[in-house]
Amino acid sequence: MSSRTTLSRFLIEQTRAHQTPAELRFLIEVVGRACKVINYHIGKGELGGALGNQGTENVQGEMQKKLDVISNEILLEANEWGGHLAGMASEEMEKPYQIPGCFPKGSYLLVFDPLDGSSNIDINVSVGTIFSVLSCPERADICGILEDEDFLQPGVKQVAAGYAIYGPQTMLVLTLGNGVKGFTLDSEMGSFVLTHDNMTIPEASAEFGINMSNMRHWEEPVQRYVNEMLAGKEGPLGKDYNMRWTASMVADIHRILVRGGVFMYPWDRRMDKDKGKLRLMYEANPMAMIVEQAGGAATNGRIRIMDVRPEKLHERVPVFMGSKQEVERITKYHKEKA
Ligand code: P6P
Repeated sequence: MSSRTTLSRFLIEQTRAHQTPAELRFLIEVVGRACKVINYHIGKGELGGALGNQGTENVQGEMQKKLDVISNEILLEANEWGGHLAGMASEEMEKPYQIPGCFPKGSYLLVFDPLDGSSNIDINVSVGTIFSVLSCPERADICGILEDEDFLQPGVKQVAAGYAIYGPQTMLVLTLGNGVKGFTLDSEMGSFVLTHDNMTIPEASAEFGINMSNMRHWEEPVQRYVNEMLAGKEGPLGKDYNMRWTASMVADIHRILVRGGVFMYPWDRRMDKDKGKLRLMYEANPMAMIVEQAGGAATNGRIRIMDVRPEKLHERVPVFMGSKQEVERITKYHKEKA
């Protein structure tokens, strides 16, 4: 009987091939287990009394859902004791999470959005967990206090990135810097099974994703790019485009990984200069690594997202990512205007 490749087997084979250090393998397995627990709570929904608002705001000033807080705690508790991390940072916490002194520390940093798109929870639309792994060997000592600055590394320094998508299927999509793999949760067996061995994004596309209600606030290159697509085959691009916007980055990026397209959350006149809505460290960077590893492109309209040098832990960035030809065109329009 051909035994299916599970996440554990894939990671062990990566370690055996000297591609993935054992501590990183352990980290990814622990994150995978935590995502299974998050999946359980999401699947229970109202049966578990977990829908609705927590009644508190997070560091972003956003109303927290009960499942935002539950998911955050699940990831912290799953990872704090293993000895593989120097510390963690989360969308839901203003400051980095210090590994309690009773536990050993390792050289990795785990940065995550525990429940991205959580505004969709109460309407039963796909949401996800996004995570990024950085290395910080100098902080692996047993007494150092982790500072924000230890996390402020550009996306090119990521050693791994991934997301779980809690949708019709629950999947874990992962890159260790050598392509993108997709694992589907076999709920009966309780394991993630390798189902997408080499996820790649088609270079061309006829589908775009953006929140059109913000159109009047966009700068000229974005207006030009979107209007050309809306013009369809009678316009300069000579083809019709379709539009999708899930308001859940994980679901929108997963669609692009499966069938191509471009995802955009541009700067608009309501925002601080050169910033955006999405967060660099735990949304844009991990997704940019995944998209680039799948043959796509990811920029802030001017430079690679993964080359942006972070100045704050929760800083925001404009995002254009997906099919390479599409991202190159909108980036070209920005540069023409600069
Ligand atoms: P809007 C979810 O809150 C999120 O951070 C991303 O997952 C998503 O792509 C975006 O914001 C949706 O933003 O303004 O369309 O609700």
